[in-house]
Amino acid sequence: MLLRSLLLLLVIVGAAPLCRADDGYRLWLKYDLVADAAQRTQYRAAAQFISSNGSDVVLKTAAAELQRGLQGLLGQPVPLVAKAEGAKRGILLAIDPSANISGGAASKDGYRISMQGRNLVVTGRSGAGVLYGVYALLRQVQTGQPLAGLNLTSSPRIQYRLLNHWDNPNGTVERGYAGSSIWKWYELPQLLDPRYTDYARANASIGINGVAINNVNASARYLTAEYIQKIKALAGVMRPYGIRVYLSVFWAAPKVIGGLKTSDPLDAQVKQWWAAKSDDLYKEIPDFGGFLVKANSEGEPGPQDYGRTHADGANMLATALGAHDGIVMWRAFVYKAGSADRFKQAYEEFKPLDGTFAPKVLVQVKNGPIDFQAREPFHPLFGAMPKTPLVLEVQITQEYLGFASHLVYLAPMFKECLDSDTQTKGPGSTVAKVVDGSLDQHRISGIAGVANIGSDRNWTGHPMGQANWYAFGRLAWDYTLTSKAIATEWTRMTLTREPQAVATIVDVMDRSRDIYVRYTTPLGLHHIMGQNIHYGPEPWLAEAGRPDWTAVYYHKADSVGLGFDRTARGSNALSLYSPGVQQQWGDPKTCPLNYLLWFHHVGWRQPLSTGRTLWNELATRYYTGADSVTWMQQRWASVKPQVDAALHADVTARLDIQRREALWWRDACVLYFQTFSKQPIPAPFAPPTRTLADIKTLVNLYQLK
Ligand code: GCW
Repeated sequence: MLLRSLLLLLVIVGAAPLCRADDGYRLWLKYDLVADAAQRTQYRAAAQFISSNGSDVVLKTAAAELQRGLQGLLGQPVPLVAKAEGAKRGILLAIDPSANISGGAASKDGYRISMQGRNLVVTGRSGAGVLYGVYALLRQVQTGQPLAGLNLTSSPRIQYRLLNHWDNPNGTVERGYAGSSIWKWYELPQLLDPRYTDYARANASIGINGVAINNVNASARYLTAEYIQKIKALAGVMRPYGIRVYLSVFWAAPKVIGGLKTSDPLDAQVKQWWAAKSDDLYKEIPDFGGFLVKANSEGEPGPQDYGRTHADGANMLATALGAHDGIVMWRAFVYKAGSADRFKQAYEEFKPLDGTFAPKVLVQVKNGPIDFQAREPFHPLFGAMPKTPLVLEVQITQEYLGFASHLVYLAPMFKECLDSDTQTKGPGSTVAKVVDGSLDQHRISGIAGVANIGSDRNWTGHPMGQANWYAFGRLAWDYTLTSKAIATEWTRMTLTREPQAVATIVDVMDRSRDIYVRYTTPLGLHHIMGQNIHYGPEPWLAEAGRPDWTAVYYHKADSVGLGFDRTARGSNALSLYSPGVQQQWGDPKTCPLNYLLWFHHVGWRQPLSTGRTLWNELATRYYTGADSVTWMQQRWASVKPQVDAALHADVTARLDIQRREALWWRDACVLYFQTFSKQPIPAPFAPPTRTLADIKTLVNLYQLK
């Protein structure tokens, strides 16, 4: 009896590694054994060896990753051999610079997977192309697709696919909610955290090919000789994964660390300083990507300090890069204090500069005109600067979308922007076509996502936040993919392959962003969140460092109605859009309800297309939005048996927070706006049980120092 119990114990302990809790570290690259034995047998038959044709460093990574992946998925090693073995079926990896893979400037990253005789061949025009092909192949196996007869060609639509880290030298992350920075500056360059490699793998697996490693509110320190050595060490980890390193630069660096009297871009010594700095960087990091710049924005120095323009600044840096293969990404996120409508500022400063930027300069524009709100109309600069390549900047970190506490899947938001029709060159002039360069025949194109990654074991704090990192990469590669397709892929690789559970999770993810908008900023409300922290509701905020940091500046609630009049009667920001867009959005009857209060001051009793008055529609959205979080909780509860227990519990707890805070938002907003509308909460909804004064105490507590 004792012996039997002992044996049983041994069996249980022996099996333990298989059912250990999932801490999320492996992201979507789990490579767990394919559960279906028949499928496993088929995969094993198709992958008896791997062979590759060269010594390219990224190609080597591709072969190693394929070996690693297949070893896990198939439960047996797959040998790397010098030559295909006639009698066996295997996978050949090949760089072929002249391979016919369609796509524009970005096609050197493209790949083809096809059958050649009995073997599967992954062809790329570069090592990176093969690496992306390998990840695509592994994805087939991870999601349970057949390999036989596989014929896949894919090229990224956008050339520069970057993560932007807002990480500071002291280890903090601006707007980061997943712990501290993953970069350990005090350990570099001697000590390389293995996590850097895992980070590079994750990025490469979704096609990201560049990382700006530091905050755009940049420290000059990164340009010192000491830090260049550290950056060089990081670049060395990224290189085998086809990833280039970029730096955010502090405009006043020539003064602060260079000992010059000025940082004027037209000053000869300043020009020389930057040129020498760029040579230093390229000497140590031959594939250095280039510079990202936030200048004359939110207190950062810039060329305007010397009476120069953004173009003067950007072009000087482009010249400093000289013959090196690098670019300058100059951010258009600018807004001076005291303007009547912040919405118009970037446009007014940048549109006149179109055509004056050097060829290596891209202007980086946020998806919307204000600042990463839960829903914004597309930025009016898209389509308005045809002579300048524009990088689309989106935020993966959830600054205004509930941090790492709320489950909000962002692919629908990214796509909403990409799919928006600027109509600047007739119908179909989408933001996506501006960004990929096809609308205006640009040679270079870029997209950037502000990272949601930190030192938390699971990288993103909220386990479901991983899907946003994943979705950003997949859309940067191919923005025609649907949000649901991406969510399905991610869920199958990360959470479960059980079809019903996958469908449930994908449904929750796909609706989550709309739900968030409903309980926070429905009908086009924006910028009514907690001051500075950007969390929780604070629609009553009327005093701040600047008027355009308050909430009342944006919602303009009064006894008549709600919303910012941006028509010709108001700020006329609408005039920045093409005539077709103006026509649709300029009339409250045809303006999509989602953007209504972005452009119109609407009467409380005004009937909307839903048949309800503005007030009733507003209240209905706040209530149904908050109720939908209960729906999310129920749906999530239903997949418990199919999802790792620890991960399930983690998300369950965060959904609890989300529910509580959705009620906070709802009550704060309906009670506050009710002081203007003077109307009852419409049936069937019950009025909040707390008062506005109660709610205001909550906010104060939250912001207590
Ligand atoms: O979203 C706002 C943030 C700032 C940020 C700024 C920017 C990096 O609140 O924290 O600074 O935008 O994008 O420059």
